[in-house]
Amino acid sequence: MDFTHIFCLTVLFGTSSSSLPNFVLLFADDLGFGDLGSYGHPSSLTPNLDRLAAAGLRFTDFYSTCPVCSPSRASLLTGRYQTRSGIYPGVLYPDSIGGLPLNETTVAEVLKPLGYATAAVGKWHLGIGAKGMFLPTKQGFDQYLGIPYAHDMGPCQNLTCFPPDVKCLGTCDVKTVTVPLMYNEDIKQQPVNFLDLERAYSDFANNFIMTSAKKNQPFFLYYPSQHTHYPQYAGPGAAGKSLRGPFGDALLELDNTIGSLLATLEKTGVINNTLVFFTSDNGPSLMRMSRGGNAGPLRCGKGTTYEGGMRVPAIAFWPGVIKPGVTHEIASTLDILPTFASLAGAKLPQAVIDGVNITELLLSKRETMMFYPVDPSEEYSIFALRLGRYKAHFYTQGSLHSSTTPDKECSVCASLKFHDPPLLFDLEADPSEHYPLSLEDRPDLQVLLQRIKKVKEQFEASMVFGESQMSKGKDPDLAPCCNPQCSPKPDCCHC
Ligand SMILES: *[C@@H]1O[C@H](CO)[C@@H](O)[C@H](O)[C@H]1NC(C)=O
Ligand SMILES: *[C@@H]1O[C@H](CO)[C@@H](O)[C@H](O)[C@H]1NC(C)=O
Ligand SMILES: *[C@@H]1O[C@H](CO)[C@@H](O)[C@H](O)[C@H]1NC(C)=O
Ligand SMILES: CC(=O)N[C@H]1CO[C@H](CO)[C@@H](O)[C@@H]1O
Repeated sequence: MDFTHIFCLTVLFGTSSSSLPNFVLLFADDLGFGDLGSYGHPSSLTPNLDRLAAAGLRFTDFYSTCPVCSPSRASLLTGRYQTRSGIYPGVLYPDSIGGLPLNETTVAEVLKPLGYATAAVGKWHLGIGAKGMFLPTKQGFDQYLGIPYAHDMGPCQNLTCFPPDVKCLGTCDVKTVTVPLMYNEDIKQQPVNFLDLERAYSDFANNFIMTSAKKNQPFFLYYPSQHTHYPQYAGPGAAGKSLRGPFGDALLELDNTIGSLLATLEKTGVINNTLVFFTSDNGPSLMRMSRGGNAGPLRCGKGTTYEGGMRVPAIAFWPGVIKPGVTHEIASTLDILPTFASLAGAKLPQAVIDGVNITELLLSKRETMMFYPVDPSEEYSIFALRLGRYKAHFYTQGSLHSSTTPDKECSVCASLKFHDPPLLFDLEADPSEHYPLSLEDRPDLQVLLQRIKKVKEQFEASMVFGESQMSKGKDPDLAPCCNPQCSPKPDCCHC
């Protein structure tokens, strides 16, 4: 392992409670491996993220745990594969009965006992439930401002892009309530005004940092952005200002917010005591074509367990503590919880944690990554496993989200295939998963395959599937409505 990126341990372990580190966790939506300037995109404008990458640690082999939203968010906040917490299959809807179980411990709940101020702003997507029982304020966050799910989960005609007369491409969910903006557990606006949304998020996040810094209170800000999920929108500060059309505008708007958060961290004097971590929930929604994201050199995108579905950009920035550079080590959203816990000196939850402590990651390392499909089952178990530089696919399947690419294996028409022996790729020589290794030409790979099978068996023996929250079904009365007694729903939910 390359030791040049090790956190400066004297700084970390010399901390007293008054100088607990702050955490800013930025989470983009459907942003692919190839979408940032610092990851090689030629026409994205991401000057602030590029600045973070240049002055921080940029990961080339960082993974989310699922190629769609809700499960990958569950893993990020709990450090556990989504199969344990029951956030499968697929995603949660506005009227879903289930949500992230309250006995799961989130990063916010890990930090709170140490006196942290905690806030979430943006896309929650881990359930609302009866009486808002699954909202962020029930999961360790003092405050929340945002849309509690994806913003295409509402009638498309009201999710106007910029300029407002441009029709959004594709389908949205038309028979649902319009998209609400919530503050804590209350609806502030329905339908939400997309052209003002980013400014509201940015103001809320900046105020939270200023208030916490003024009180000398350590803080954890979680900003899961609506950007760059379909349908793309952007307010006046970014609309029409990128080189890349609606997707580029949405990304630029997110980048502008990140720039303003960095300026606030600087101005309030806490920037040298703050770890800023940026990553994405899953790969690009290729079905949106040029209005979706880009997986760069990686195969397929959202919905698949190929690299493009789950390998995402990631940047860790902490001036004076994290040395600028690039790491090729394997790391994952699973590792955020144990890492933040370790940096703050917080206790780990009493549950199986799949993540590894990044302090440890930078000393030793994560060796494996498991790939569950969107609809995991105990019968099929993991679809793929990465061990060091090699990845073995036991099953492959395309996805609607990755249709429209010339590669037929990405498309929804590529039905479930079982591979025995597994389809084996060397991800360092062939990150695009184009050239399966042949066991006939390489008898030495038998030893590797045996190791992979052993690791798989050990992992499976440790995996207990939680009850599926999605299988609890839906209840139309649970969809957020600013005018709960009105009729007929959902159209009357408009204030
Ligand atoms: C939460 O409760 C469920 C149901 O009782 C249980 O199966 C699960 O293991 C619990 N999860 C944790 C993290 O304790
Ligand atoms: C952060 O540390 C750098 C380098 O030591 C220093 O130049 C800068 O003034 C510090 N910033 C703040 C806001 O304290
Ligand atoms: C995380 O790793 C570091 C370095 O190995 C170690 O000192 C620390 O105790 C670990 N933290 C936890 C919570 O395990
Ligand atoms: C379902 C819904 O709220 N539709 C609204 C979309 O926006 C137009 C005006 O922009 C309203 O007239 C509709 O009622």
